[in-house]
Amino acid sequence: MKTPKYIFPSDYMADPSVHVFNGRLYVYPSHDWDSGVPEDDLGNHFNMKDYHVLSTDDVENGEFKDHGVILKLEDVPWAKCHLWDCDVAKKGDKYYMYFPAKDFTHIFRFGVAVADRPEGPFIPQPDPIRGSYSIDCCVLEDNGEYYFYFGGIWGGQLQRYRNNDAQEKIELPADDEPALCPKVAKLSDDMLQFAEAPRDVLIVDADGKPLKHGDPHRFFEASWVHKYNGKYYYSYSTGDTHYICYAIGDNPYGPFVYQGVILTPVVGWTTHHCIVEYKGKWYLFHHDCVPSNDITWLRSLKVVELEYDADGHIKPIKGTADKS
Ligand code: FUB
Repeated sequence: MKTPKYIFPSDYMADPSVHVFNGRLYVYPSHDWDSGVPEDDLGNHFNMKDYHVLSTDDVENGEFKDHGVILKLEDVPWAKCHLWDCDVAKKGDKYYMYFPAKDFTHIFRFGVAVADRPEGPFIPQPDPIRGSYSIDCCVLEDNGEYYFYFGGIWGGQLQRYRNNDAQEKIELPADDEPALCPKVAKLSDDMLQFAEAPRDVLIVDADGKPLKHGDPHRFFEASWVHKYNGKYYYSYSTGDTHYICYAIGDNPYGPFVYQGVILTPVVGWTTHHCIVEYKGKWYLFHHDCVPSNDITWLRSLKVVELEYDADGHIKPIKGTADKS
């Protein structure tokens, strides 16, 4: 499958998180709609209010079935708005959905909702995860432990925190200072809380130096982690420079050594992805705004095969805005 394909043309969805549960592939996206909120640098126009799940057993030739709404804003007691990128993990016979939302003080927190089946319905916990902040989560299961990655700058509010504490003064680093790091925390045995204080996920260059804030390849949002040949691949969006990049590490906490670009810019401001193996092939799920004619808050889900070279490096893929 060398040509990217749109997987759900009948609605606008974005930020895919994809997992294989019980042999079937499930896509958990955010659900875009035209809410009328004007566009701004904080992403307030991404005013989403529910989630669906899609599934298939044939990525290349099959349909992606829409199982309908699995969680909606009005059912989450602490959440006011902005249901952004979510993820789902399975432990035992339960499915745990993690999602960010703004609370009634306009601060992003993460909630958890629990289901008996991957198709939901997911029942939300009454309160957000204690000590949670910012956006864009993904969960890696590794050797029976579950690692929760998160963070996003600008509208994702990560710049408001240092050492997990909210600051009086909200500041991004200067261009020659180390970039802000995404975060990772192991989840508790019951999957409902952090089991430890979130730690920095360090992305370093070949000399072991952290990428700087002014580097066009530094972290912005959209963490995803997968394993390939025993290594840990941490991938992310660079936001305002519009790349999906990746870095490789030896364990779930990192540090991760920067490797390169996976996906060059797509049509639309945001870029967001996930990487999954299914039936012996690797896929990059992502989104762009070609079908909506570049309305940046109406995004469409896509998939394309992802390939590695003999050294385990990911072969770069051209995005729809890349005319090179
Ligand atoms: O969908 C809202 C936000 O846009 C996501 O949280 C970001 O990753 C970006 O895709």
